[in-house]
This record gives sequence, C-alpha cells and structure tokens, in this order.
Amino acid sequence: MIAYVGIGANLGDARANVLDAIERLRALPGARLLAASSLYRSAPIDSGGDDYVNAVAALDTELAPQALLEALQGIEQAHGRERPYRNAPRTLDLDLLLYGERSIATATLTVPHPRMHERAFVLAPLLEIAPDLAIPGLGPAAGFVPQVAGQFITRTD
Ligand code: A4P
Ligand code: MG
Repeated sequence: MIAYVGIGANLGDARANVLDAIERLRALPGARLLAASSLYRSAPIDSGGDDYVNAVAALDTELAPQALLEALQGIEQAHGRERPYRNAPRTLDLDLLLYGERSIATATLTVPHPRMHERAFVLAPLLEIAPDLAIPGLGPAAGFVPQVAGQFITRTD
C-alpha cells in the first residue's frame, strides 16, 4: 500500500528533526521510502511558536494502518515529543495523510487526514512528490491549492 506521511517540526532544530524523521522512515521495517519532498518553511496555522519546517514522504508499506500510526508515534517519541495541549509547538509531528485509497475512521485514526486539504504545508510538499494525487472523497489535491494561497510557505532546498 502507498502511504503518505506529513512531517512537521517547530521546536529545537526543526530542520534536523525533519531530516532525521525522513531517515527513520527510510529505515522503518515493513516499509520502503519511495520519495521525500524538499523541506519547506511555513507559518504556524492554528498554532503558535516559530515557523515550521514541513515535508511529506511517500512509503510503500505492508504495515496495517494502525501499526503504521504506532511506528510514526514511536519516531515522534524518539524526538522527545510532548503533548502539553492541542497544536502545541512540537519537536516532531508525523501525520498519516493517506493510506492508499482507504477511508479510515477509528478512535485513534482518521484517514485521509481531515485537515490536509486546508493546509499549504501539506499540499505543497505532497504535490511536489505526487502532482496527480487524488484525496479519497475529495478529488485532486491540486484543486485545493487556490484555497490555501494566503498561507505563507517557501521551499528551502
Ligand atoms: N490521529 C487521528 N488520525 C490521525 C492521523 N491521520 N495521523 C490521532 C496521525 N494521528 C492521527 O495527534 C493526536 C491524535 O490524533 C493521535 O493520538 C492519533 O491517535 P497528535 O499528533 O498528538 O496531535 P496534534 O499533532 O496536535 O494534532 P493533529 O491533528 O496532528 O494536528 P494537525 O491538525 O495536523 O495540526 N502549522 C504549520 N505551518 N505546520 C505544521 O506542521 N501542524 C499542526 C498540527 C498545526 N499547525 C501547523 C502544523
Ligand atoms: Mg499529529
């Protein structure tokens, strides 16, 4: 199954944290890293603190969705992720954006990620590595770009 993972950080050395997350995804048992986007700098959305560093990775994985989520949370924990309150600044956030064409709604996992199409920090790196991607139930991801045009984001490499 092809899965897309959103990566974000705005605490500590955010750029190093995102690069390390990509390396940990590359090394993840049960998954193969197909692509990783450039790194982007983006203004916080519904959140405070410094600008974020964001990226998106594509994985070909045999892990079930919940197992993949737990693997992502393990990588967050390796970076000392703390959760003092919702949308608090974070050393590392890994979101499961898409899992094939599956729609999932459990107590712990909602896929597609419910806010991904509203966010330039997801859409820009996602479209860099998958320009023709469709979001199940919503249609082509590229169709949402005009709606996020007001959100500051810039590619950093
Ligand atoms: N959960 C449910 N569905 C998913 C999913 N698809 N992927 C559950 C990951 N987790 C999912 O997540 C809380 C719970 O969501 C998890 O226990 C899991 O079971 P969290 O990572 O602890 O909390 P969070 O990151 O604060 O929440 P969430 O929903 O990931 O936040 P958002 O909406 O993604 O916003 N601005 C910029 N510029 N860049 C960013 O990266 N990120 C956020 C986080 C806000 N503003 C930002 C950025
Ligand atoms: Mg998260």
